[in-house]
Parts: sequence; C-alpha cells; structure tokens
Amino acid sequence: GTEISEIEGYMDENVNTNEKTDLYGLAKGKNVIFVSLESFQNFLLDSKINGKETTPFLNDLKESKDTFWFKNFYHQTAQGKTSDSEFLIENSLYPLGRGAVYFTNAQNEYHSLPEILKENNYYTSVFHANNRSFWNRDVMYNNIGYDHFYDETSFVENSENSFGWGLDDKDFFAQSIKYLKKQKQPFYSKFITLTNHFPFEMPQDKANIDQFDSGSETLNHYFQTARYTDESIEEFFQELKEAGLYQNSVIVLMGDHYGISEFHNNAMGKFLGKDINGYEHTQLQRVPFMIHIPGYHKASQKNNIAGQIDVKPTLLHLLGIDNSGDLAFGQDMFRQNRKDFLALRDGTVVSDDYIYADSTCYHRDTGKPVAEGKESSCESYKDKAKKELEYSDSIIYGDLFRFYDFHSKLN
Ligand code: GP9
Ligand code: MN
Repeated sequence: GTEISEIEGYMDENVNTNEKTDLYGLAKGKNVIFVSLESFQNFLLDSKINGKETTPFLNDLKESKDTFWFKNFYHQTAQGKTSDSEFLIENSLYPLGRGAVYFTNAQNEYHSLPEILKENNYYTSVFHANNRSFWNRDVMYNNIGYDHFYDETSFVENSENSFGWGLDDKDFFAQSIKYLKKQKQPFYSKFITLTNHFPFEMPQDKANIDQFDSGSETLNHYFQTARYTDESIEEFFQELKEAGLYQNSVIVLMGDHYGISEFHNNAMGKFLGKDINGYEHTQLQRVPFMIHIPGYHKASQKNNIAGQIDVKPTLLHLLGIDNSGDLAFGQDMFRQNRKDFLALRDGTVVSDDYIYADSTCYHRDTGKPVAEGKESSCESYKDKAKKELEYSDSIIYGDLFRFYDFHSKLN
C-alpha cells in the first residue's frame, strides 16, 4: 500500500498549507457559527418564481460588504450525502467513492477541525434535530472530538413545529439560541438544517412563494422549502443579534450537496431554459458558500474555483491558526497560488479553463466541447484528480494517520 511519507511528499509539493495572506487571523478568537444548508444549490440564489425571489435574505447577504461569497464553490459529496459534506469540511479529505466514510471508517485516526480548534481553546458543538445515530454521527463526532451534540432530544418537537423530516428550520434555530448563549466562548458550532430535504413537501399555509410548474413534483416543491430555510436564516441572524452573539461571531453558510438529482433533468432544463448535458450538470453541483464577518465592511465576491475540500484550511487561516503540519488536500480559498484543479468525487474535474465531465472536455467559460484534436486538454487534470482521490482513499482505507505526527512541522 501507499505509505504516509509518499502522501506527505505529495502534499508538500502540491498543496502546502504554509502560504499566508493578509487575511490570516482576520477572525482570530471569534466564535464560528457554521450553517450547513440542506440540499441547497446555487441556482436557487437570485432565482424567481412568478416574480418573487426564492431566497431574498441570502441574495442580500451575498452582496453585503461583510460577506465573502464564493460563486464557483462545488460540493464534493457522494453516497454519504450530508455526512460526506461534514467529513470534507472537518478533515479536508475526500469522502469515499462508495458507501459513507462516516459509517465505514468512523474509528480511524483523524486530525479534524474540532480537534484542532479545541487545542486552540475553542468549545465545539453540533446542532441537528435528528436521531444522534443517523449517519453514525454519534460515533464519528465522539471520535473527532466534538464537545457536545445537540441532537433531537435537545429540542421540543410537536405537530405545530414540524413537517417533512422533522423540526422545521425556524424552530430549530429559535430553540438553539438558549444553548448557544450558555456555551463557553469562543465556540465553533455547526448547525445542520433539515427543512429543505427531499421530497421538499411542506404545509401550503407556511409557504411564502409559489410552486414551480413542471413535470417534476420534486423541483416544483424545492423552491418553497428553500424559501423557508432562507427565512429561517434571516430569523437566526436576528436571534443572534438579540442574544448579543452576532458581533463576535463569523457566520459561514454552505450548501451540503445537490437537492435536484439528474432524474429531474427535463424539469431542470425547463427551469434554466437549456438542456442539461454533462457540463450543465457539473455547474449545477455548485452550492452556496459565504463567510459573513459582521462589521468587516471590506469583503468581496470571489470567482475562483473552490470546493468543500478547501473549507478547513480556509477557516483555520481566517482564525489565524497555524496548520502547517496538516495533511489536507484543500487550500485556503483566499490565497493566490492555488492548485489548478478541483476534483469532484465522481471523477469530474473543474479547472480554470476546462470542465471534464461525462468523458467530455468542455471549455469552462462557454460550455462548448473543445475542438477536435484538442480533446487532450483535460488529460492532465483528469490524472491529477484521480491521483489525489486515490491518495485520500489510501489514507482512509489504511488508517494512515496513525503513522503521522501532526505537530512535527508546527513552528
Ligand atoms: C439527516 C440529514 C439529511 O440527519 O442530515 O441527510 P441527507 O439525506 O441529506 O444525507
Ligand atoms: Mn443533506
């Protein structure tokens, strides 16, 4: 099998986590409130149904001078869905191509975000109103060092405040505040929303936007539950302000994975007004990623390609926590010299100029397949992505972090 020293060499050469930008430490010592938005795709942002915005709050938030909004941010999940997205942001490793790493390798040695934050005096927790063993979270969270998991037993659920998968997002946030206020600061708290989950059905008297009209009930409903989540985030911001927690926190919002699968390509094509080929399908894998820093006033929108693999190094960078000795495949999203490709878990690759999907090499800007004779333009990206996914798999299957000292390179 592959040895950890070989992977360390690869990281030193191709990833290296040492480069610091002038944003290093910008959020030093602040609370981090990480909101995982269930099934939230980028195309919801700025979309309208019968003239009404689907996500009015997020639309404004992304334009704010306090928000860094990454427009070309991709999810990299596979069968492990939400749990894969959690794994990516906690470890900056890729989830597995088959199965859910949260189930198959929950006992491995990891060097996770909560663990690193704890070494830096943070209290760490997760809020999610579902059974604690769903996705084997209880075992994994324990292993990677979360201090507390506010699962469904921490919330009051009744017929008034629940629909779909359970407690609705508005009540979820409202009921979380009292716990949040009691936490030792600084804290890192991850909130996982639930309302915008397949099949996206909700009581119509609670819906503030129309359904879409297409051959897919799933897509038709999707805008309503997404709107509900948007409203819940708006209320959460207000509640954080009232609790006196807003100013001293950084709020990160991220879509966990797609909500509309390729089975709904016809309806999706109707909504977007174009056919969904491999290129469009790949672009639909973009999910919201925003870093909101109250009072900063100097944030901007970012066009560079990034993905869930980059979240851990980015957050550590903003918090001014040195992770030079880390073995991570992602890089701080703000730095200039970044790897020139992003690997999605199914082998699709996105680079500045090209998108390789469905065995076709497309120009990223136009979506047109590259001209005949130029098909090899994607070859090198394809190989690099494959290699990186294989390295990540070796780490997980071989539990290779058992053989690495993460403090060896720290200054
Ligand atoms: C379940 C929630 C949804 O607890 O995170 O999971 P998903 O089906 O999206 O993986
Ligand atoms: Mn999910």
